[in-house]
Amino acid sequence: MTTDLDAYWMPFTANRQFKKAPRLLSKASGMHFWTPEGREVLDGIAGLWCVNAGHARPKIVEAIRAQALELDFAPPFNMAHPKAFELAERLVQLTPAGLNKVFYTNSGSESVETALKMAIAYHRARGEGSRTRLIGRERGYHGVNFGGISVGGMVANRKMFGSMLTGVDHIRHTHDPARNAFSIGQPQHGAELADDLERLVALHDASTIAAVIVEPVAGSTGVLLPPQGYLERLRAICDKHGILLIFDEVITGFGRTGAPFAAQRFGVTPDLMTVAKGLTNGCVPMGAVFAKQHIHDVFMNGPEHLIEFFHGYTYSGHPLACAAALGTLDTYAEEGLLTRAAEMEAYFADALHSLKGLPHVIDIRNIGLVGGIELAPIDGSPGKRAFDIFLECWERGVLIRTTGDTVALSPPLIIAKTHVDQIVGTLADALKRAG
Ligand code: PXG
Repeated sequence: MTTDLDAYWMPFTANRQFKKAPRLLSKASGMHFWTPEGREVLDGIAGLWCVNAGHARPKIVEAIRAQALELDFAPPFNMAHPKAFELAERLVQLTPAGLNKVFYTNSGSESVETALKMAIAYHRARGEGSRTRLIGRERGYHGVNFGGISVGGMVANRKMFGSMLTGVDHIRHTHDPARNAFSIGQPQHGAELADDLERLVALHDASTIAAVIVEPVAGSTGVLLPPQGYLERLRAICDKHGILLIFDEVITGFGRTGAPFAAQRFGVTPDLMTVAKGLTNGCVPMGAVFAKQHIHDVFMNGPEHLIEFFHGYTYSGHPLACAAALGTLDTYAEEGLLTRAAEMEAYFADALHSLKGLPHVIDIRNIGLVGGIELAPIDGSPGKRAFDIFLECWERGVLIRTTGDTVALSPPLIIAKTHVDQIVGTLADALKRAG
């Protein structure tokens, strides 16, 4: 390593620790990364829940290359380029029924801000301007911008940043290991936790509440699944009180749970849905918000020459991102990847749950190609046990992710059974050694 590591302030990283022992990736293909020294590392987390079709897929690479030559940039305000429309039409073929309008962003965090603003502006545009309150959920993750951390429920992401948005409240999280530990798929207990929204309605009154935002499966806080019946109940309570339901599908979107979107997997359709990550297979930054027709239509009044929604980004619908997304959708379609997690789910679940009984394993959770293995924390050093396991797996050629003391797995959807065996076998060895 000759390059100086000093200037780069790394995101969500223990900078000082990293710079003492850097972990660099310099090449990737299919299921694997390679380090600059040429060491092969199996990707157990699809980059960061985003490289769903695996790395360096030819159709996507070629689409980006060709687009850069043809049209590098086009202004997105009052102008457009053809692929932005083509992509939107393709996307709404995949979304749950009714979510047929697409607004482009550049990340999951921006998708969340966009959806929250849409919800508040929607109510105002239809004459209910008192509905400004936003409801999130404890242990939710909705990116790192001010709206997202306000509705989010991760203490570390909130406590440094002052009072954030006002007029925000949270429903209880759904994690209940006492009743649900080692559930295979959706846990049985906890549908009634959705009733916590009724508590907030009673406290604030529905006439002040614009929207509720939840991840169908909470990822960043440790793979927390919705209890059976929970999302259905949340949907019903929102309908009863005229509250918009936003699903943050930044990690669950594009096949992760076995259907194109978790909304389809669970049979519950939100009013707004945020995505990013798998939209472009992680190759070019891009996010999007899907909105129901009637939400969009409320904005479409007033003089026709005026802007209807004062929101958007310089890079909304960037040509390279649109090209990458089109190449990604082609790849997903050709290889059946948006439903492949359903085919692999049983094998993946068996492999994960075989870790039950190993040292420190206190819960295992799974759905589609997402897994969470929760470890008992070391007394006085929360997160350290899982981080040590992460380092051990890295040394043994498998990239996993940890959040707190939970190991999270979210491999590319092209994964073969032998890769599942390698990931889980490596984890098992690491757990035994840690014991
Ligand atoms: N919503 C959800 C549900 C997410 O998981 C975001 C929004 C923000 O996306 P951007 O593109 O702004 O990062 C995310 C991001 C992890 C991990 O280790 C997960 C995310 C980001 C970083 C780490 O679980 N998800």
